[in-house]
Amino acid sequence: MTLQLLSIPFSHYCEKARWALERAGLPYTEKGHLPVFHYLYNRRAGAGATVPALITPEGVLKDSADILIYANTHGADLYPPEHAAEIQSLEARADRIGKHARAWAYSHLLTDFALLAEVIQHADPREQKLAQPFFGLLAKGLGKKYRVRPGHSQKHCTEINTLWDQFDFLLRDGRRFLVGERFTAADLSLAALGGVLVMPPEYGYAYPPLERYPDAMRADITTWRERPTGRYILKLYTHHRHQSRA
Ligand SMILES: N[C@@H](CCC(=O)N[C@@H](CS)C(=O)NCC(=O)O)C(=O)O
Repeated sequence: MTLQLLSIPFSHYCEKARWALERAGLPYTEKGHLPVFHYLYNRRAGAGATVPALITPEGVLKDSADILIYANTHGADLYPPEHAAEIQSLEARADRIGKHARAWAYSHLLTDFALLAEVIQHADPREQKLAQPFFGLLAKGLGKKYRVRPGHSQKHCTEINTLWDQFDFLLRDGRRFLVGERFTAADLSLAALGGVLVMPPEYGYAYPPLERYPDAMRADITTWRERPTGRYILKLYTHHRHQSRA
């Protein structure tokens, strides 16, 4: 049985899962759906309300953290036991970046439906067509769910900057990896969840090019790219994103 990854293809939590599966060399098919549509497919599969979810011969995994553990037991080598606790704590910190990164992105996208349509352009075409007349409703729902005020990104920028400061601090000694001497789930999680803030060319979903974003978004991305954490994420993408250990 081939593994099936249920996703919202432009979700950075799904990027985290894709990266781990590819690193383990596990073949999988991705079934991507737009937000709201994904509920139906998740429900059918016995998954929870969120993506990624992974359908495996052993059961359904409902969280990206579980998918990383699964990939780890299938060869991804992400949790060297001597550092497991530290890795998991950094993974949780990266997760907080993920939440604010999503809110930051939506605070811009929910005011610009043309850009939103471009961001989702590689998702299921039928769902795109069905969703477009309801963008207003979708924007309201997503705004409420993720506590986003369209047009107001400052709060999320501040939170992201605080977390960026913490990773900058860790990286100040020029270390090659966040923990120990090799690539771990801490690196993967920071890169995948912070990746949307620096838009690496190797990202696993084709977002619109940087020129397409409004000035305010481009300015934030440029600032984050130039900081140690941003440079580190770009480097991880260059050297580790499409590498399989199989
Ligand atoms: N803790 C979860 C969070 C994943 C998550 O927040 N996924 C979002 C996409 S970025 C989602 O499924 N949102 C749809 C919803 O909650 O209805 C994980 O890491 O798997």
